[in-house]
Amino acid sequence: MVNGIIERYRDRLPFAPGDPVVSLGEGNTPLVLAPRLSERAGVEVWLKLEGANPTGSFKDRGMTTAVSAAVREGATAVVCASTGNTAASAAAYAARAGLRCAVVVPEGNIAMGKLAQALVHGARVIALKANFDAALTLVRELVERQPISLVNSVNDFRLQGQKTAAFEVVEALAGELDAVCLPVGNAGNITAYWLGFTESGRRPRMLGFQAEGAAPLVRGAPVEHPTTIASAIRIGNPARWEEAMDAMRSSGGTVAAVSDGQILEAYRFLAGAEGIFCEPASAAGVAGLLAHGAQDARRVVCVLTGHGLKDPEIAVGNAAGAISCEPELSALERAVLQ
Ligand code: AN7
Repeated sequence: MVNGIIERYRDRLPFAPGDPVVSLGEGNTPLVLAPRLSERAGVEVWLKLEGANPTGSFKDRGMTTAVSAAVREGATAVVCASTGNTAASAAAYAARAGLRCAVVVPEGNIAMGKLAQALVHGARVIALKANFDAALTLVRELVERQPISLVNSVNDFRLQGQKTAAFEVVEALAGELDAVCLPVGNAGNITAYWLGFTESGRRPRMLGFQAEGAAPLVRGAPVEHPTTIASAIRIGNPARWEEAMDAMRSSGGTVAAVSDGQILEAYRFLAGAEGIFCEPASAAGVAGLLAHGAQDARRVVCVLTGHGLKDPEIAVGNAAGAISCEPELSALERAVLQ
């Protein structure tokens, strides 16, 4: 039997027994201690591996709730704007539910793994000649005109599902944690974590990190042309702006920026020194911890929001290449030992 977050946390979610549940067994992801990162950061760091969700990102927690609610309401189609992971997750859960799905992505700015997922699950993939912010504005207008359910994180069911990651962290650490580092794009996830922590009676500092070229919350103004190699968080006008700022302020946290260079350095460090492959956007939280510290925290959780395999082009483009070798023992010996 599939046992996802709705079944596990039904008493804290807006779903009654007997309501339809569309699940792929999301949630219950690993929380692992990171000894080398802890040593470098000077604080005990735990990593929440959200890439271990069914479609490889944290979006699945919010998609099981959003799509289940859409089915309950009698919807036959769902739509989202996306930098990639929401699209992949929406496509999978819509396929599972037998709903039609359209995803609107910024043309040329979505990672290959995510595009592959949306396509293979049978979503209608629309490559918009604009950025994510323009795509979200358009789909919000679209659902005013058409009976299609919007599954972006402006949908409150998304936050309800995503707050369950905070429940898991509280359970795993018996509530003992001082700060949480998160990458921030459309600002739904940091809002959802704060909701989950406050419902659990905990108040860790929420430390949000944006890419320098896409840091509206840090600048205090929308960014018209956001840029970063971390395409997942290439967002200039977050929909959950106020809620996210409130989460950071109320928890005594902050929002800060990290450069693409710092993101890539943290990404390589996690892969090479901790054995954990996350996507570039996910490394922004770790880069932020390394660059800005975690104030007086003793124990920190960094949320690694998506799997590294989502973006093979960045991975291969930033690593030493494979070594070509003739099929002879001496050549192989040289290649292995050099
Ligand atoms: C790996 O898929 O916005 O601050 O359309 O894919 O809740 O937006 C993805 C965002 C962090 C930021 N890490 O979360 C989308 C999308 C990864 C992400 C974020 C995203 P939010």
